[in-house]
Amino acid sequence: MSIERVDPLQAVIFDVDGTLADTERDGHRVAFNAAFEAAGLSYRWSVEEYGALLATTGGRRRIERYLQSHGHSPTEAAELAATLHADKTRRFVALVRTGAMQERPGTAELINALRAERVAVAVATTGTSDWVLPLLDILFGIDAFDVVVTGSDVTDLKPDPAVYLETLVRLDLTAVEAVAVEDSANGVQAAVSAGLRCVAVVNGYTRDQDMSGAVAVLDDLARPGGVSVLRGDPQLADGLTVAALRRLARVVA
Ligand code: XBP
Ligand code: MG
Repeated sequence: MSIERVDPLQAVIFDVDGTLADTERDGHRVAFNAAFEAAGLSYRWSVEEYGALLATTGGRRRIERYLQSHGHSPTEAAELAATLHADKTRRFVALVRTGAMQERPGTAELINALRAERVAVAVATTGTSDWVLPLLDILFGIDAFDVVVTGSDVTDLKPDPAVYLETLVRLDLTAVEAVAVEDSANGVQAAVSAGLRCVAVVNGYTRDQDMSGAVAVLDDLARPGGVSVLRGDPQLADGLTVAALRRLARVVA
């Protein structure tokens, strides 16, 4: 009787903002500010201030909390945030379609390698589907993804695990069969709360955040000459490869 060896890595679930692409500083932030200006508001989010505002996931909620902290009533803040966020989203879609957003180094190669080895590739993001789908299509081709779950598909946003739990349902997998790749503390918490092993790949905004729960922390997915392993298996210095993800899939979380 032959015992079929099941691959411990059935899927890899990628976050988008900050993970597959560095979209926040020169993308979302610019679109938020353009929406404020178009509405005749004097608010402008500096690079530094925006880094702190990222503690709130979801662009509409981010605006709403900011408006409330700047003297707007809860009702007015909610109404204005909805209008501003819809305009911001339209502006960010336009920015995406100019090709201004680039994928992070190594992401396209890793996605292609996973697909070549018949490992499912999924996305679990807080972002709004209106821009997530065109961004993924422009950068990677939307057919590269078996499942895409966005902030438009769930009620509760990261660090709540909802988007990862929904992704696992659509993949028809359990959490032990997949590994998540995230860039932020909110994202790592969401993945770990869903029972997933999670690799953190930090960026300028998230480098100093608490990535407790991640099985490894890198400063990039891949780079000529190798990446810095801030925490985890030193072998990961070669970058986040399919083989490395398979080894991580066996790590006892
Ligand atoms: C990051 C977020 C999003 C983006 C802005 O999502 O929190 O809110 O900052 O996009 P993730 P929206 O890292 O999970 O991809 O304005 O569409 O929310
Ligand atoms: Mg992110």
